[in-house]
Amino acid sequence: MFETVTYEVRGNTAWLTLNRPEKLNAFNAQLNKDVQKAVKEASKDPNIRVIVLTGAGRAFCSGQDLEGVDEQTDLGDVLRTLYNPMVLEIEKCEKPTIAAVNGVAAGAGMSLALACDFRIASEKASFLQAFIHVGLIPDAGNLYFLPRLVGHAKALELAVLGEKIPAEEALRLGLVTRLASADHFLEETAAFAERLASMPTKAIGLIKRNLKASWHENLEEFLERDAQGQRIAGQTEDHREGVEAFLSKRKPVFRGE
Ligand code: LHQ
Repeated sequence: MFETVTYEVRGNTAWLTLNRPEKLNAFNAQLNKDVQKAVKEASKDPNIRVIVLTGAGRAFCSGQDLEGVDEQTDLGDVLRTLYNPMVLEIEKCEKPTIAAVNGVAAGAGMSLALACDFRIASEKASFLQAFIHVGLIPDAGNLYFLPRLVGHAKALELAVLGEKIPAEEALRLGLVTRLASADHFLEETAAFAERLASMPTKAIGLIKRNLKASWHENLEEFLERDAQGQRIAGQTEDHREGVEAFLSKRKPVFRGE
């Protein structure tokens, strides 16, 4: 279906695998476009309740393919036409997104992981703000997401020093949700994805939307947003099911409706 991304549906989860392993899944224009299209496809498929992004081979993604870049390239245009639409597609997705960081996530590959809602990192994974080593600034939303995860000072330090961040340290910093053993990485990620896929999907979408809005609204505006969001959540089948299950002392079965 896509040239550089494999798209698999397992249960209610779409698995999107960046597939340029010989380049450590570095971004060329096709990969940017394929990630965007694949996320769009999964976002609109009513059967899909969770989206996982991962990398083929030993890396998650090594960022921009540096072989395609020369001094003639207008990097601003590359971002506007390829990276920004990809990041915005992930950002506007109302379903939970998981970056399954199987190996190194460098440069814009780290940005891709940061744009997701959750990061499950293999113990073998690492993060690298590689940009500074090639005289660039973190892009593709990197400097937007990073301080929200680790705070301003740490984000500055990571961006400027560009030191390798091993998985354990990433966990300590709050950069990743949890670690998974290298040997059982896919199983552990799948278990996490399945857990999310069995939750009230619409409520998760509203949580995502409201949390984002909290960064730029005042309390009064935000409280109204709470009211509107809860009104919508209160009309879902999953809300009805949750209350009914609680009252009858059984486990709820949420269908994402
Ligand atoms: C690669 C790459 C790569 C090409 C590994 N490109 N071949 C920039 C410009 C334009 C617009 C938008 O935004 C951006 C943002 C960016 O992403 S800038 C940052 C770009 N990324 C980097 O600078 C990271 C470069 N790569 C590395 O630092 C290392 O390869 C890492 C730390 C990722 C992995 O190190 P190792 O595990 O030691 O692997 P390796 O370095 O031996 O790489 C294996 C192969 O992959 C190697 O090719 P070869 O033919 O020798 O086997 C690398 O040349 C190739 N490769 N990353 N980004």
